[in-house]
Amino acid sequence: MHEQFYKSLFRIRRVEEEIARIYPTDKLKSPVHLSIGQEAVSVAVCEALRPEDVCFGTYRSHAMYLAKGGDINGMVAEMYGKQTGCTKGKGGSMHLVDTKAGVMGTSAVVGTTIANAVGYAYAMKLQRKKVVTTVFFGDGATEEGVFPESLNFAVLKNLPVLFICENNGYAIHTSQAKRQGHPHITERAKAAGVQSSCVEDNDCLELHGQVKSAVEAMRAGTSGPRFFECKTYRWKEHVGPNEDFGLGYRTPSEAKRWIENDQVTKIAALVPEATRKAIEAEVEAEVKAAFEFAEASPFPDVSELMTDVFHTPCAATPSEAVRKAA
Ligand SMILES: Cc1ncc(C[n+]2csc(CCOP(=O)(O)OP(=O)(O)O)c2C)c(N)n1
Ligand SMILES: [Mg+2]
Repeated sequence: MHEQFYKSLFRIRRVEEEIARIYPTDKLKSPVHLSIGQEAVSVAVCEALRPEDVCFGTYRSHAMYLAKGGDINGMVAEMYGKQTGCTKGKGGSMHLVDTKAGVMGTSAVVGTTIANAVGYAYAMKLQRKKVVTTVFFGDGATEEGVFPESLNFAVLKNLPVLFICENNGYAIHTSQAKRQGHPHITERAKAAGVQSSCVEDNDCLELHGQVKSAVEAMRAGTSGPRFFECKTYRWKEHVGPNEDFGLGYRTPSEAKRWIENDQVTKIAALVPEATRKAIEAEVEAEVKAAFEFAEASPFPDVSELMTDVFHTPCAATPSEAVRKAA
């Protein structure tokens, strides 16, 4: 188990370090919201899921995408804006999708995928399919009306949805204390009737244990929606590859305890050295190959510009449809 956790954590960290390294060359055609420091949440949760389970995420979802089994080449090529990207180079880092792996979509619009996930879970329930639907979102997203509305509907219909709040303490540059009158997000979820808990300190193994039992109860049909507030910390700037401690909204001393508690390093220490080295070599080769694949891939043809705009092309313009109906 620790080997698999380490491989997933290290792989995400290395992909994002490479993204940060290459970003200044302007080869990446997408803004990047790095999850460096927060990988433990995605790994803890996705290791409790099955391939047929699904997840939805935010613009900060590289970790979720990779932890759920999303194709690494498709993700890196997507950031390069290439035809071989997971959305053919049209979505960029904030719109990752790999439905084969159960990564149903991520969005730049804060909070949107919370409702998408609940709707998906409802559809699965109506079709009597045993699927656990997970949605990742930030502490900022809990301030959107869609959050309590979605919790309410999930409780009403007793849906197997895992609500995973990645609480990194900030929405862009504003701390949670300056934004939320009642900053106990877990308590707000409980008030909606969702069984909820808070996991402190970015603790990968603790979170995994709790999520695993929740998922097992959902599969057994003995649990409806569950909410987890996962305390974590973003090491890099809100968007981009750099540190931002010079901006004044947070201090390096605040970050220190989180960096010292790095889950990639902590889980590495639980893996025998020879195994760890083999994992690292395998991951380095995979990451290198993914960036080479992206570099070598073509940009989309200009004929792609107007494709994939609508799911189903409109048969008639609205005015024609109105004329026909009249
Ligand atoms: C509906 C909407 N409102 C505002 C924004 C601008 N915005 C982009 S990121 C962000 C902060 C969200 O913070 P949080 O949910 O905590 O996620 P984090 O970036 O910390 O992972 C905001 C307000 C947006 N993208 N969408
Ligand atoms: Mg946040």
